[in-house]
Amino acid sequence: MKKEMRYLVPNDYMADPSVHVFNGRVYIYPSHDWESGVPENDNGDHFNMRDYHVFSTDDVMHGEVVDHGVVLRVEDVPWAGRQLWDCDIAEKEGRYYLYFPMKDRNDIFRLGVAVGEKPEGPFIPQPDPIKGSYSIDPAVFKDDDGSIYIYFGGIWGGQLQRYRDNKAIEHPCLPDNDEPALPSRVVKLRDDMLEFAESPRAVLITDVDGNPLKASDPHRFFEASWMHKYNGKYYLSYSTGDTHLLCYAIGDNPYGPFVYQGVILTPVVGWTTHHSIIQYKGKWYLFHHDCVPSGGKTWLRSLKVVELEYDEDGKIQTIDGGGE
Ligand code: FUB
Repeated sequence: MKKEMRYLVPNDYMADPSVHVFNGRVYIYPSHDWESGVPENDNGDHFNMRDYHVFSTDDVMHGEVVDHGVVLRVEDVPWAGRQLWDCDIAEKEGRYYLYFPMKDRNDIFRLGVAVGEKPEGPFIPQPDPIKGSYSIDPAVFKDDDGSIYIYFGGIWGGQLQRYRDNKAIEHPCLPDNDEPALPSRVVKLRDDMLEFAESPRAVLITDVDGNPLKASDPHRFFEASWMHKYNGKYYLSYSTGDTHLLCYAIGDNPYGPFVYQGVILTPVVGWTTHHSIIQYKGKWYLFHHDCVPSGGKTWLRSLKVVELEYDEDGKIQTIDGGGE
């Protein structure tokens, strides 16, 4: 049986959805794609996004999706260079903290934070990027004990290969095929939510025997981390980039290690694949994007949602992305 899918914002190009439930309502924080005319390349220059909108709904598959308008623009950020990529948000004590990656004036991706009083913004950016931050795709996870973590990182255009042990290296370097894949990072946030509380740690994904997934493995991490909890286990999900899958791995705590489990979404139409997973009104949903409405233009992506299902043993049932 074909699963029901829904395009959430059919009149505009939105991608990289980060989705959370605040005050009983679903809030969506996407990247905002547009036709900027920048040619496509492996550096991701064609993803030349310049602002964020926020959307919300109280009925994921069929309800009205409200556009709350522009909540942050490149020119609002004091340290701005270019390219607002995938953002995410966390709530603490009634305030909302929007974490976003953007290139600074030296064309280096850093993570910034902007603060708002409501989930729909507006958000006021801090004057400087988060100290010690680098690369892209922040995904924020609030654990049951109130601790808040950010997962981040992405290779190729996301610049993760430029760092070792949280320090920039002179010569960017991807591992050889039979070496362990480059890991994403996780870090706990400070109580004030504006800085890291510690040094970012590498997120290890292993096979069932405890061996790290190799750089040649089509299921290795590339970008677009997400964390959710199901039956007390920590589900790390991510995009495999150039092999175009969304995969997941399970751990016993937010830092990992995580044991690889399988594919959540097979390739979509388009190069990138990206997602978030939430539970709302008793159902689980996978928010993602594809390029069907733009006729396959990789830089013009459209937001989608589909219901996610688990087997009795906690395995996620694979969904057909409709590509390849
Ligand atoms: O939208 C720009 C980049 O493309 C994101 O940061 C990646 O995750 C990929 O979706």
